[in-house]
Amino acid sequence: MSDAIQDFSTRAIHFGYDPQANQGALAPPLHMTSTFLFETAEAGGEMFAGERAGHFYTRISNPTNDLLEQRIASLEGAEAGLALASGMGAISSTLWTLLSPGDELIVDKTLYGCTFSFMQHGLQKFGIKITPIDLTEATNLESVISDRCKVVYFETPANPNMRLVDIAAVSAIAKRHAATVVVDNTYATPYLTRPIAFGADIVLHSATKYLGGHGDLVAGLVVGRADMVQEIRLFGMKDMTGAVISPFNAMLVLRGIKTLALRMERHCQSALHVAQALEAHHSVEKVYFPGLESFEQHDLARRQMSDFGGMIAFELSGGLDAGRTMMNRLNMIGRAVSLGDAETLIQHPASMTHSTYTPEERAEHGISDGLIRLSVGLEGLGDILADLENALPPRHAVAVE
Ligand code: 7XF
Repeated sequence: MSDAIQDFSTRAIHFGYDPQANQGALAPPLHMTSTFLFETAEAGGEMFAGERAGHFYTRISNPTNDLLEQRIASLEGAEAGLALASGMGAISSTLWTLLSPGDELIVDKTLYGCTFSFMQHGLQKFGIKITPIDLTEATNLESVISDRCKVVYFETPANPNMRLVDIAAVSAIAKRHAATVVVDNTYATPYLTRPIAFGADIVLHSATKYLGGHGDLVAGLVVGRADMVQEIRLFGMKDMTGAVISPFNAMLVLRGIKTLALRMERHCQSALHVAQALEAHHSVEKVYFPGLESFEQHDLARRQMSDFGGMIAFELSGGLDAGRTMMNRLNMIGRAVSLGDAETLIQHPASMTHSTYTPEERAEHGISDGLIRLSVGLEGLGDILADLENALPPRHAVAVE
């Protein structure tokens, strides 16, 4: 089926699968097997030598995983894809493939906590130089990049403070220095932003989030040029991390992706209303949501995202204490990390997802102690708003004493 003439949802549902070639099964079969029989001893040797196509061991490839890989590549507009055990498995397999001791990795100041820790506290131990800079100004890259830099890495929107990076501007500068641009597209998903169209080389995901969409799995994905993805598969994943996805989880991600467009539309619609309500609330000091006029990078959001996503960060006037009190007063909204699920979830980055940073590192990297992160779910908007309103300090609370 032709990729070019079909829209996003159609590809999310049909791409790469022919029911007639699978006994008419509407849902793709789950190939829950670790190994595959060789027709002859010679055929096995040829597969290992890369001279014959086919699956031979699930740490390298599997038909269910393969379908997910084709589908995410199609949705991201990439040549090839790779499915892994987790987002961290995708990140570590990719960077251990692309980097060698002595290389430099330039990253945006704000990263998900374990990504930051993997780089700053992990890769650095192996002789890789990590240089965090403010990539919200692309020109900052121009002033620090040298030919030693092999990879430029960022999230947009960034977890947890929603900073955006101009993918086209950063990619253009990186390209002049032959650096590979890697974008973590977990927050936006390919439904809102396709970084490869803006010049990025590799896009990766925690598929645990919006792509899976139901909070019932942990998974990661990588897409990019076929030769790069093959190297990540055969070296980073196969030999270095072994971060292989279970075919069962690949099947769940495939199922999640079928409804990605529908779910994202609802996440985006509800999050905009919630962000506006928070901004209008007397006890809220600041709201970070790309769809708000007050958002510093609202223009970039309009250029780079087809809608503004389901994630919001905000600070209450009473800081961390007020935030904790509010979180404890919620009834329906769940106090939990992770994001992109049907359920609305709330968490405190400084003590949870970003506790891998030291307090000094958090201050340096723009993650304030009072920041609260909200993943707006798919429940009725009225119920989400009512739960928040009920938990936020009432107007008279200040006067009483
Ligand atoms: O290995 P995972 O599937 O959990 O993915 C790691 C990961 C990678 N990139 C981004 C932007 C992420 O947000 C994550 C995981 N973040 C969760 C969170 O922020 O709630 C993890 C819970 S501690």
